[in-house]
Amino acid sequence: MVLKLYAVSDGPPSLSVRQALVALEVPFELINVDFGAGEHMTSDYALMNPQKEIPVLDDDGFYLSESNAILQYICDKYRPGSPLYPQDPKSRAIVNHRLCFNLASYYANISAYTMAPIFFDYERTPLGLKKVHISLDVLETYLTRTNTSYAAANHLTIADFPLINSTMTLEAIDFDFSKYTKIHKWYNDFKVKYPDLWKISESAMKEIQHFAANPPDLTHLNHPIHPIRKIKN
Ligand SMILES: N[C@@H](CCC(=O)N[C@@H](CS)C(=O)NCC(=O)O)C(=O)O
Repeated sequence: MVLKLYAVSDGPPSLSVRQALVALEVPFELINVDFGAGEHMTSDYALMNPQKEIPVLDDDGFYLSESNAILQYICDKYRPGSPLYPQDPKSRAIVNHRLCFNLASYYANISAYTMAPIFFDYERTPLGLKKVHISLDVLETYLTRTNTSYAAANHLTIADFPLINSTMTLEAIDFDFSKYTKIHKWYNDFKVKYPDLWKISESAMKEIQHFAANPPDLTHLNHPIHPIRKIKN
């Protein structure tokens, strides 16, 4: 049975998994989850992912969430030996490290500043801005120390996708990160070297820009965590 990916069209974790599947040439069926309609908040969805988050991979009834785990699983199961997820322990450790860094720090800090205020009733604060710069500074330091052209090696790995998509959300809000010269170059090189993969990010970026200009009405969502913005009529 073909893999099914439950994904949201503008969500960085979903984009990263799509990019890996395309890069690895693993066939899959893309099932769009309508975040705005709360399709991920139903009890049926919770059978696949009790965290009620998107994406979820369905491999013939084996349900896997957490985009990093999905990225690693796809490589291990369908393309073992691919340079996208190196076998050598140290090379793999750096990939795993960058995936963890993105999840725990880079994306956490960046999305709180870029995405959360677009969709929910959050403000962009000086502290939030400081956290973005701290994360950018750390990634810049990693790129400088490894002196690699990609996030975890001198070639593309699965670590690039989540870091690229986090950075894309900065571009979506016109955040100038050009002073982080290594990040700037790596990000722009990715666009040029992998135009088909970048297209996946770019189309999401356009959606995010659209929502930034036209805040979505999510008043019907009854979200358990996020404060819903009151829409002025
Ligand atoms: N750590 C998860 C995060 C996934 C995540 O947060 N996805 C967002 C969409 S981009 C989501 O489902 N949010 C649920 C919500 O806010 O209700 C992963 O990497 O897969």
